[in-house]
Amino acid sequence: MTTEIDQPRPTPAAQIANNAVVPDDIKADIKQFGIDGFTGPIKLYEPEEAAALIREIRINNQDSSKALYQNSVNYDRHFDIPELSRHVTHPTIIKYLTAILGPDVLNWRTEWFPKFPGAKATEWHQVRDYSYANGKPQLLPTESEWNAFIDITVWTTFTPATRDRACMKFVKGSQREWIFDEHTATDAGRSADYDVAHANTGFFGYDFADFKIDPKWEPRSEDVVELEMQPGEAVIFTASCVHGSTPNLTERETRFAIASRYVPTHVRVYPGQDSFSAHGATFDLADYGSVLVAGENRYDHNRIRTENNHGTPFGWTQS
Ligand SMILES: O=C(O)CCC(=O)C(=O)O
Repeated sequence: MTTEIDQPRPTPAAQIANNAVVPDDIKADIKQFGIDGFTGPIKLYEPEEAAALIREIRINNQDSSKALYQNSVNYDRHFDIPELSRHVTHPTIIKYLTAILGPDVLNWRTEWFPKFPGAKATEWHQVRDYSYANGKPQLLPTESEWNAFIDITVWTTFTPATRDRACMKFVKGSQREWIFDEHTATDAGRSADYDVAHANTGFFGYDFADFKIDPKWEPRSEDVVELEMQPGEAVIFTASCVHGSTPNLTERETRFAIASRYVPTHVRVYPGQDSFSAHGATFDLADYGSVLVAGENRYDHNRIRTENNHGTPFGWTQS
């Protein structure tokens, strides 16, 4: 019997959802997103506000007693860091998400990405269902064809992200091609005893080059965009657009950015999994839930969390 999980390898993303509503003021951005696979920079916070937020986030990061997972990988800290609980519901983020994914949207993950002075570049990679982490799909759409956008990342920097300080980079239009196959079996970065602290690559020990379909693939220079951003700005992208980041060549300046990841409500998150492993860590999903950030959830595919681990409801109005 063929199960949903055994379904054929997904084809690359291509389309804005049929029921997406695109406000006039972001029409041009959404059009560009459809062509390039990313759009930005988009201002979410004033620079002073961003600086104040990252100060609080760093202070709250010291206490992980209410974090969802007791491991050193900063996944889903929106459950215990109040500034992140609020950030994932930022109205500007929601405006863009609903213009791409349609009205009903879940936040399924956040990741905290410090790039310390001297950090290596994050190599080119392309992700569709996040199976690169351990070989199992972490996302499974149940309604749209695989050629609709199902996964959007909003990457917000709270410090300057410049060419010499780990800015994001993209290969324009690459979401229409299948350049990396994240289903390829590779040991790099996947084994449970992987020494993340001493990993020799820019992304937790994963060597994304192992996933290249054509090992000789390199982007055409005219398609590469290195997107410099100011504190408080975000870039919105589909992870199936080939992306990475430049190295941090500075001696003292850390780059702090938060990636928040979203799906339409018809997508099953962590299908059939009670826990998963990634980056040499195990994530117990007992208390995990996705957060409904827009619209309605008309499915029973996913557990939904309405409050963070402090008992505060998710939402933009909370302080
Ligand atoms: O922050 C980075 O350097 C890379 C981020 C990234 O690849 C992602 O969020 O998917």
